[in-house]
Amino acid sequence: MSNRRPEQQARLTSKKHSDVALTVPAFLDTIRYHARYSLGKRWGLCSGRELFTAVALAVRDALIDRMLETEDRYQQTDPKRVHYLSMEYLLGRSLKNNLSNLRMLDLCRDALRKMGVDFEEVMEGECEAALGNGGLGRLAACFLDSLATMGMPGYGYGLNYEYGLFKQDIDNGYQKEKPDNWLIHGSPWQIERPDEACIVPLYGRIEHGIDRAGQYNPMWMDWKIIVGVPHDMPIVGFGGQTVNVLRVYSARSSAEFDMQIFNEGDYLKAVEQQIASETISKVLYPSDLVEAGRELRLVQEYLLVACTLRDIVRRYEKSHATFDQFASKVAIHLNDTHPALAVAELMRILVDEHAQPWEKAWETTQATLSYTNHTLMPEALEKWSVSLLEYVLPRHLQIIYEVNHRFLAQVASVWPDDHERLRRMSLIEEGEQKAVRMVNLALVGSHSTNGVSALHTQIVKTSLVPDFYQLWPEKFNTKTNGVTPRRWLLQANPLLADLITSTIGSDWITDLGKLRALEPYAQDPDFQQAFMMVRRSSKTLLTQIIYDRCRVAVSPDALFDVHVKRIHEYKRQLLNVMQIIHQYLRMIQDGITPPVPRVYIFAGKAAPGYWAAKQIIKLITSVGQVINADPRVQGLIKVVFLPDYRVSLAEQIVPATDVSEQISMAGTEASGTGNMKFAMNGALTIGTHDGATIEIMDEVGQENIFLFGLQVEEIRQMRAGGSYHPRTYYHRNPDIRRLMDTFASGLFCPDEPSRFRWIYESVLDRGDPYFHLADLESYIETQERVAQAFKDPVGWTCKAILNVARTGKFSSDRAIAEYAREIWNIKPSSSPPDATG
Ligand code: 26V
Repeated sequence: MSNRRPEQQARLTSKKHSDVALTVPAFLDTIRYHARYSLGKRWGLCSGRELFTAVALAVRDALIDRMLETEDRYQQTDPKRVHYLSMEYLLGRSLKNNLSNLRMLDLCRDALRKMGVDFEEVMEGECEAALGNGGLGRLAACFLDSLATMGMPGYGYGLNYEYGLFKQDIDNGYQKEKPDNWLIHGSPWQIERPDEACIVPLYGRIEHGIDRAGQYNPMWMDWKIIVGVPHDMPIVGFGGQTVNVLRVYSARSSAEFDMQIFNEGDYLKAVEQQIASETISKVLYPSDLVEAGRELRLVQEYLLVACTLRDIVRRYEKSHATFDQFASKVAIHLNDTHPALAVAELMRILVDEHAQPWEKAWETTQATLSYTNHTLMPEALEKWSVSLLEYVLPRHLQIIYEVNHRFLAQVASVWPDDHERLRRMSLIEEGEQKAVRMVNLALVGSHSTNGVSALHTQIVKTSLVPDFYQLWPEKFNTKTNGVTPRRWLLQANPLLADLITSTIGSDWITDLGKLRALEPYAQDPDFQQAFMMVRRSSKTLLTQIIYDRCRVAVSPDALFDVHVKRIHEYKRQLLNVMQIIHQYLRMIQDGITPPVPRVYIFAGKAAPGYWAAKQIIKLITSVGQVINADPRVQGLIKVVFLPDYRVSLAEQIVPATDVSEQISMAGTEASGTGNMKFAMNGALTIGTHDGATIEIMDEVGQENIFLFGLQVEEIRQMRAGGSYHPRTYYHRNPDIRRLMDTFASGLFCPDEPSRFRWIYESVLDRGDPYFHLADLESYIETQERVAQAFKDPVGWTCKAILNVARTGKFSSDRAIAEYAREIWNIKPSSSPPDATG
């Protein structure tokens, strides 16, 4: 549908590539046109949100032209394409990102200035797409940016949740969740495609038939139907040459199916049915802890898989008569096990719908699929009870049993009579509640399994699935995560980006390794000066945000020590709090002043049902209240908790961070990606030997990072030998004793002195499963070294510059290049853009 005047259309499409041909007056015309004809408003009467929408629609025009060009290019050349399946995409806002990648930022700024409209205000008018919980969903978003920037033929597939991740209020220090109805006014970035809706059968029963050739021919009967309606979101790469698509599905009821019930006269039942169907894509699950047996979640996962595979097969069949080339034209990637039903679904399509022999279908399935593991936490490893699967997806359960039968026969042929091993490797966990192990299913059904950092992959091989590693060592590989430098440096930190570009040119934007050219400037006084000024203005901006949201005044000259991420025991926000309490007690009881003033900045959401995580938020806010109000430590230490951590807040925090806290217990954080964003923006890391933080040290050099604490192997041995006794640390070290006692004394919660007693007990009496006390002494010492280092601004700035210069490895472009070459076997379909101009 085009509601543009023809001459304007010509003007917009005449220039093929970005570095847009558009002039300020033409862009202004388009914005006004949309205000009038898409929104039906006079320009002068538009609300803030309408201003945003009009601008977004004008940008969308430019995106659509390029999206159609990109699809034409793919159709003409028929390259192998990757299909990235993810239950989560934590996109954040898109307007500034799209303008920036289209190289239209300045143009838009000028246009809005001419209209007398504040650019930043328009950007803030956008609701964020928070269709993800944290690391896994944000990684998917960074990967989409890199795929498009590198001209890779790739599609994202996901669900169009009506409610994204809940919004967080802090009420009396406690987290309160509020719904995030982000689609309430629609999204200008989504193009609905009702014509391509998918029909998805669910429930029902299997009828065991025999076909004419005497072959077993099961029939899936009496199913119910839901419909998945695709919504396409254009994903523009830097430079604008490639615009790929993220296709997200909304669940709708089937008009035909509902009509049957209406016709039978049961009006209420029909309406109920309709509501139930539309509930399926209502809400993102807000936790990474598996909620056993949640039927709605299983149906969500299947909706994604079923719709995506139909879409892929439909597109493939347009230009191929047989499935012989399927695996050489189609790569399907599973972002964690959440879409692992794709193994059974692809088999079902090939065997049941296209009459392929099992063996051939299996070969195609394995060759097509690949899988990334993102967590080792047992509570986050998916298992679906056999009874639920049988009820919701009877045919898929049958297929999974058949896969398992054949797989175990293979295992038995390699290790005869090893029953223990068969039990461990089986796709089915036996026991009171039989369940399908989704990690095993994803692994068996794919040709590649990767971890997200070197250490994580090592642990996957040696502890998570060692039997599988022994059987198929060649399937395992590592792909260290990365983040997009477009969002996380160019857009989030424009001052630093400008300084870098004016010093070494702009190639770094698409080739982050080029940042190495900054190394010679690390000691250069002029560059250092400029670097410090950039950081100071980012910090000043953050002080304003802190004041607005927390009513705490902080100085930009203090050390900004930042711990932002989901609240999880394994991430050990509690270790940070212990250290803060120690510092505070030293000041007020021992009269020792710290070398530098510090602001401890926390942010992060707790899963609504995760009691301990919510208590930790209350602890942080309580400790903050006491410390911030204590005149004895004025100007020396402040503790703030910024509510509602989300992508846009991260964009403001990252450039203003001096010290980045990455202090998970060794062996628990698969990779981390925040760690990369901070280092890339010149924060120094204080961290453990965990995830990708180790690789950050390898890159930036030991002298430019502060690592501390036990390593994975040491923790493993202490666990195995039962030699970790938190009480020993408590008795041996008076500082530790003193700070631990505050949890029992009620110092930080005078109105309810026993509120944090559980921490005292969990650490001292219940074994401290996350080894806080084992790492606390070295953490305190290391924080002391951090403070000493910060006292020397020149030395500190040199380290910070070297962090920026040496973190090129952590671009998601590098990660995607590795996936493309080593897992997907796909190639760019256009030459990479150049960053000049
Ligand atoms: C599990 C589940 C279970 C069912 C309910 C919904 C749900 C949602 C998420 C998850 C798994 C989350 C795993 C995850 O986010 N892992 C993080 O992945 C990042 C990207 O690879 C990595 O940097 C982080 O270290 C890792 O914790």
